Amino acid sequence: MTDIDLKKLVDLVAENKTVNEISTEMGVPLKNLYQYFTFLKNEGMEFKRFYYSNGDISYRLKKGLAVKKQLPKEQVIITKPEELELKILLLSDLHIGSIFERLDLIEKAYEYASHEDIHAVIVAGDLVDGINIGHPKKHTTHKDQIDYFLDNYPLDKNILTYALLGDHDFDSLKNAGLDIEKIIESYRHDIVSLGYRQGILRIKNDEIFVSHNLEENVGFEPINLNRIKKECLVLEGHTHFMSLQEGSGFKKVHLPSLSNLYTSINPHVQPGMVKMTIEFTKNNGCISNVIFEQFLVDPEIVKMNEFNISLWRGRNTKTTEIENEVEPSKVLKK
Ligand SMILES: [Mn+2]
Repeated sequence: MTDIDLKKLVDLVAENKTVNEISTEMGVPLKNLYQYFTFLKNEGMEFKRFYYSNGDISYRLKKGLAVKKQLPKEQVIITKPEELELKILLLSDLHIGSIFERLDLIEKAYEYASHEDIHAVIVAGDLVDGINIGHPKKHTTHKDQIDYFLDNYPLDKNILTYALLGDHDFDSLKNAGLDIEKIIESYRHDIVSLGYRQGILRIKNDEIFVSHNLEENVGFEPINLNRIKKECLVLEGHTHFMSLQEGSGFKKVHLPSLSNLYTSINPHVQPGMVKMTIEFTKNNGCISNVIFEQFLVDPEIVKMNEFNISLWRGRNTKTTEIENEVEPSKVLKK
């Protein structure tokens, strides 16, 4: 752990350098850099992370007391003022570690994102399959399954994955005391946790609600649709097939699973993914329109469906100052 200059690393962080800049300047690969930050955390230094729309990350040394964890968890994508369109790839229910996993298709989805200039992926729950629940397994322990996930999940320096945790991800905490959220936060900074069951992704002055329906009562807050903005967009995992649900005050899109689960039982359920293109209003940074493109992924990527959701009606159209739209150095000075 001492084969790099840790003081230099801390100095570069203090200079507001991003993770890709530090990686280049110190000649250290991202995965190794993440481990050095974990080492520093064990040394009593804790860092807050800022995630950018170009896939980069910056850090700030936390000097105060940790903020009390709140539900639902919120994360922010920082965009540039001129970015009025943002593309995000939507995945769900990967069930890694089960015999129905399709790591090859997940890899293919990330290659697609890279090729399409997409820097953000949302996973709407069930990254891993769990051990005490679910389906036939490749591993016998939660630790082995989570290590397998950490080692095999795609890592692209220009892509950040915003991951909600579902009932299958909760299995390791529930039954083995292993919190996959904390492990991901420690070992994969490119995978950004939206918490368990429900999370909010804030972009400019708007937000997207991501949820995964937990069937059993596991002690989490009930899904709270009052918390979310009027006419908010909700992305939900767990159902394994794509559908659109219009609710009072929200528009919910159920996402397909990118795995082989249930494909043999129901021919309408096939491994899939969704490309989401969000359009923002220039005057108040709200989502005006969202284009959804649904793809089958196996054996080839084929577009199956496309539809628009307009969120303009009923929204505040007043010109306001737009949040989360600043350069890294300005965020760090706040
Ligand atoms: Mn589920």
